[in-house]
Amino acid sequence: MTKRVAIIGAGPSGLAQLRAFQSAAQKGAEIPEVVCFEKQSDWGGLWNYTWRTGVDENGEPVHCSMYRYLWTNGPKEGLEFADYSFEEHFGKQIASYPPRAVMVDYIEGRVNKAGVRDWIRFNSVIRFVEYDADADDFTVTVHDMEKDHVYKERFDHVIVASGHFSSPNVPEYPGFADFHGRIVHAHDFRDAREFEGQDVLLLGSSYSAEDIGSQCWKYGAKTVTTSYRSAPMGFKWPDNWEEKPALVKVEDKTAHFADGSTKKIDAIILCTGYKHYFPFLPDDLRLKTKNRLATADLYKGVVYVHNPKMFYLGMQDQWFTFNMFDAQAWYVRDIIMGRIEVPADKQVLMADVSERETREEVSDDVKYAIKYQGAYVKELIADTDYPSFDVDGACEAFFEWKHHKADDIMAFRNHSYKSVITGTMAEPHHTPWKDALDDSMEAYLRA
Ligand code: FAD
Ligand code: NA7
Repeated sequence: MTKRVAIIGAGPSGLAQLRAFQSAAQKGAEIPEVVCFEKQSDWGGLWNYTWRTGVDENGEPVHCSMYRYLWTNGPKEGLEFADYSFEEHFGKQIASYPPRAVMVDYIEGRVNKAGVRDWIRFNSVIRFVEYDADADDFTVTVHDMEKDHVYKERFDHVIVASGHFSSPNVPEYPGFADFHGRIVHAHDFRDAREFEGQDVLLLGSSYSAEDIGSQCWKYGAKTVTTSYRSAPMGFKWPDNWEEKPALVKVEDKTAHFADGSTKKIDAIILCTGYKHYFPFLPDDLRLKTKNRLATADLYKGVVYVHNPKMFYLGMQDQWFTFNMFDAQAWYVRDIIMGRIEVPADKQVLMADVSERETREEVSDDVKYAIKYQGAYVKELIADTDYPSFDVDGACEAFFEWKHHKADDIMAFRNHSYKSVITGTMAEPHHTPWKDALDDSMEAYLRA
């Protein structure tokens, strides 16, 4: 009997999995029956923008954490699909930091070409997954929101590709309950123009704080203050941007910081990260991990050590994204299709996990981390027929990107890099990022 495989989520990771199976079929292999369940009405995952916050039209938590005017925060040359270049999609080379709408078009292009949309059941929320040891299979409970019908189906494998930047980590500080202004988590941030003319405080010192702060600055906030718990971001900020140590409390409209300083503020944006959150999984199947490069409990970063018939994609903290999801998806496909063997001994699987953890912990250096994840991508693609590409070249693009950010945080997106897939240099963008207020695809692709 044909094996049945369930994929949870049609974001970049789930779509990589669909493309992996489709490409095997295209080469003449017999593939399992693949069903992808997606709770949203369209594919693209986080990249599928919605104005909604809180709950969606079905009463489910809104998945999208992206916002208007979002441009990629790293060069596209670091994430390009090895089997579908930007040039193939757009018919020309484009600049290196595309806005969200351009990225969605690119993501869709590959899966439209592969013709896998019919493999996805949209508006289908996974409610629960159970493993039956006797039958050695999984029962998946699905809520079809269109028919308002809950049903169960059995699968031989489950691949969790539901993302981990959607359930916000929301701390509380003294004075929040009495604050007369907006307090919002990055997950619910949508339009920087809301904060025009305001003194904005952002908590956190990572990507969301940096980018949402930059959005607010670009679209006219009066001042931007970022507050760090551990370490400052340390960029050369514009004059109206200040970094402060940890927030202690808020009183009226005044924020008090650990160094005794204060700042008058109108709004607070919590850029305090996300939680790996799988409400549809029981204890024996649920991944519990920190947001790091070596996730807990995943052999080769994808096989769940406590039940190797279950897989997770994209659960690592991410330097590499789309091409890493591809590497993982091709690898998982080949395990399921019997081309790659997973050791039967659980101790071996766990030893693989701890070796990755130990190796990650060797250094805090950013270059080390980028190379570490690059090596992981290489390791996986070496064992599959995913087109090999110049991973070291992609690492170089990331190193340059880091330098460009250090030089001028408000201008790094004006730089261009060479594609490691086609070898072509990207065009410089026609307008500096800070002046490019229109982020539509038409505006971006204009010559
Ligand atoms: P997601 O994109 O989160 O997709 C998961 C999918 O699973 C969603 O479609 C969701 O609806 C579905 N799902 C979840 N639960 C269920 C359920 N119970 N039932 C059915 N379906 C379910 N990466 C970059 O490369 N460049 C960037 O510039 C960049 N910017 C980012 C900016 C922000 C603000 C954030 C939050 C992330 C950014 N990322 C960026 C990283 C991002 O994680 C990846 O690009 C990518 O979206 C991850 O893909 P994924 O498929 O693993 O997860
Ligand atoms: P990250 O990268 O997980 O960073 C979370 C930040 O929030 C980090 O600076 C944390 O400080 C800080 N944090 C967490 N909890 C608190 C509390 N309680 N108080 C103050 N500060 C806190 O999440 P991001 O949203 O920035 O980025 C996630 C993805 O979105 C990323 O891939 C981007 O591409 C976009 P710490 O350093 O731990 O002290």
